[in-house]
Amino acid sequence: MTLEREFLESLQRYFSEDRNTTHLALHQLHDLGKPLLLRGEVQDAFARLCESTNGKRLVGTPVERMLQATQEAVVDTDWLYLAVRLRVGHWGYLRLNSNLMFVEEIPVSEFLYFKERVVDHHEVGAEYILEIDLEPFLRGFPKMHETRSIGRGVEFLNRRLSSQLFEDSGKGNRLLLDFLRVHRYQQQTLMLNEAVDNVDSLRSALRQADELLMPVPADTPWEKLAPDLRALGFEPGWGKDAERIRSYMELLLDILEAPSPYSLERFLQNIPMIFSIAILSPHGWFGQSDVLGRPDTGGQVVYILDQVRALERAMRRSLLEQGLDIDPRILVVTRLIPEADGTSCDQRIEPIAGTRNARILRVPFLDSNGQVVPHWISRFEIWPYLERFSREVEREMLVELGDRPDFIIGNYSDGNLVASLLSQRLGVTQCNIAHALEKTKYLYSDLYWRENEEHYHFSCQFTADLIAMNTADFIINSTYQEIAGTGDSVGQYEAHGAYTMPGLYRVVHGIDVFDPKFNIVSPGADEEIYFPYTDSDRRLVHYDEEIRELLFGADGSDRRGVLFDTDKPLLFTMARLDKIKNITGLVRWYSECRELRDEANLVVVAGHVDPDRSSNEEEYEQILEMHRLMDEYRLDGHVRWLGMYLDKSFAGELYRAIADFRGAFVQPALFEAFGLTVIEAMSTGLPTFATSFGGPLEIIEDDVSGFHINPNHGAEAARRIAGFLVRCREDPAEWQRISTGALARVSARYTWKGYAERLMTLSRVYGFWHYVTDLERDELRRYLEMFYSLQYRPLARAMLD
Ligand code: UDP
Ligand code: LCN
Repeated sequence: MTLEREFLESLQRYFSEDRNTTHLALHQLHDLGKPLLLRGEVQDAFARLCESTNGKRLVGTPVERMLQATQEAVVDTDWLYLAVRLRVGHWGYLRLNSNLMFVEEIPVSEFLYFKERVVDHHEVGAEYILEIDLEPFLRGFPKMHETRSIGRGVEFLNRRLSSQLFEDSGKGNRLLLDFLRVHRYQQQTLMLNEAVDNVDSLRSALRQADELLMPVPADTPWEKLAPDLRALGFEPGWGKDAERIRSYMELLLDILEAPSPYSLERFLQNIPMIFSIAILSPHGWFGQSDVLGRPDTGGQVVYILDQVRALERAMRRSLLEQGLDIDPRILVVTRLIPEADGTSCDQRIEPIAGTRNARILRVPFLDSNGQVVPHWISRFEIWPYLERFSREVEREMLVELGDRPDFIIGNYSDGNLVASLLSQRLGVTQCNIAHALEKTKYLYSDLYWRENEEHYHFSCQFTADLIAMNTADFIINSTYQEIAGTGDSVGQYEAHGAYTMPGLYRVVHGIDVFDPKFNIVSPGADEEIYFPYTDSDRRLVHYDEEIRELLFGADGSDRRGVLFDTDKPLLFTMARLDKIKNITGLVRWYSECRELRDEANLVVVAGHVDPDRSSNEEEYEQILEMHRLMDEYRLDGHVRWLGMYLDKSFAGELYRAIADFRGAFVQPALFEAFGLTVIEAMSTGLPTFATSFGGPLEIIEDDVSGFHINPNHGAEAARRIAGFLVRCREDPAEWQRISTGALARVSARYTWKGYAERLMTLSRVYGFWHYVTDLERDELRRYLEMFYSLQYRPLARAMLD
């Protein structure tokens, strides 16, 4: 049981002392006549109740606290079952009876059971559903307790590692010694050779090396010092010159004497252990040009390509500092699509521009007869191919790299699953990046999974997610809210803590947001492309003409609307034309807000103007909706709709051109996991209004570096944007204030350089953690293997029947 005792007791007391109002409150929920209630519905019902004379008495009572914290309610004839989240990450479950005036805490499985009954209506055998509980496997592992620690796993782990490892009379030092002896690059031994075989000899070798290095000029290179240091037991990797080698050795001596989290992190972050990385991203069209906007192909591709460039630079820098002449290698592994539709997706190998040694490796999917699958497959349909794909990838990757990679990064549910399979087989540190977890995007996608199965196959996807989250050594997150939400909303990972898919399985402990594997490492926006509009020396002026034409020129097959008044500021939006991006929502708000129409024109870059050019059902519908809105509200003189995908450098210049016009960027999504366009716009100094659901809520500080808008309250959002534009018209300093705030925010928090350095540090610290806890993970590993074989594999295979 997890609810605070004090809260529960105050609730029970209130139930017996004020039966009347309690009864009233609970009946209010029963009277809604729905078996399942969401948080908003419970809160609205409570707010209505508080307007009545009797209801008012509930304000400030434990019942109010309970209902405000309720995330979900199951309503049965006489009973109510509530999922209550009193604080971020802290859940408890209650059952209440308004006739008996009874309240008690119940286990999560009981709450989920009553949820299942809403769907399965007392189906025979429903109570024997498979229950997944991963908590027992994690008992031996450290767990955080403070909500502010969530997403800062590595800091916590360093504290734990440094105290735990070293308090155990010398065991920690031995582990560290063993760890230093495992490093090698190809045939070359790094760090320590056999001459150092115990902690005492390590200490004495370090002291001798210190004496040897003391009189030597600071810039003496490793090569010159190598014969003497080798004789003491040291191999390359300690540093490029005498100064660095000495300070690194001193750091180790300090750690052996009395470790601190800070010194341990500094030490681990410089160990030469990552020379090659495999980045898995199987689905979609993965290429360097002409792929964005195709189905399933958006920010993830941009993210990975920028990430690779930044990682290669960071790896190169650190290898240089370590004194190693090694060329780091990065392979982005994706799917080879023979019917590539003019893209490079049918090329096995493609060098990545802006890198020295990073490449895309494409491996085809094979069907059950071993034949190559020629066509593109949606991310919702690829599950049956992944296991075989992972085998093929393993083979081809070994050929390309000549060895196993030192570190594997998965992307999205499919890439994370393949990363799990590979990491388990190769014994390599695994990192996951979700980009977006599908479960939270669709209401009741778990509970009503059967209804969605034909289109989405969430049974496979959520099973894959659960396995991958639990095999990963660490998970990186773009924002805190991705892990644990906010005081008001549930985080994407948090939503995988407990849920049920009736008839399939019930998860009572899937993942814990207090697990130190979570780390916030936010991406950036390519600084070569998205730089401030004021940086005139770098501006790509040759695009000026093309941009003018695009914004104000004639209409045509891929553009609709010609702006009447070209002097007005421009509101700009750019996204894939998916329903969740809510571009049509923005067009509607704009149309219906006189004030906003008066203040600005709207420029939309999304989808295709010609519906026949769309190959995607959802996009097709949205295109028709765009035309309907343009017709209904006579928008052709006020909205410029460009149905095209813009090249990255052109898009960068377009954001700046909109800034020249003192316009603003709008990101109106119903939910946005992170939102690269938001940081891109902000990096150019363009004031940005973005959804308050998802990453943008955290990226933007409201009214400082941009503005939040609620996509469910369009009229209010439109008035907010109009109000800003009016203020800017009256006082240009207002526009400047937000523009400067946006630039400051991204340079402080969202840069690829900061990202890459952090990720490299994490890979080493978790690599060490993986090494020292390897044996203790066996139980979990075997359990997940069984879950994979008995649950995932048959579900995936059934998709081909
Ligand atoms: N993008 C682009 N040209 C376009 C539309 C989008 O280059 O015409 C890029 C955009 O600049 C951003 C990415 O596609 O880098 C979209 O990423 P975001 O995270 O905003 O959304 P996603 O598509 O991943 O949901
Ligand atoms: C997927 C999404 O939905 C976006 O919100 C992210 O910005 C993108 O991936 C990159 O992580």
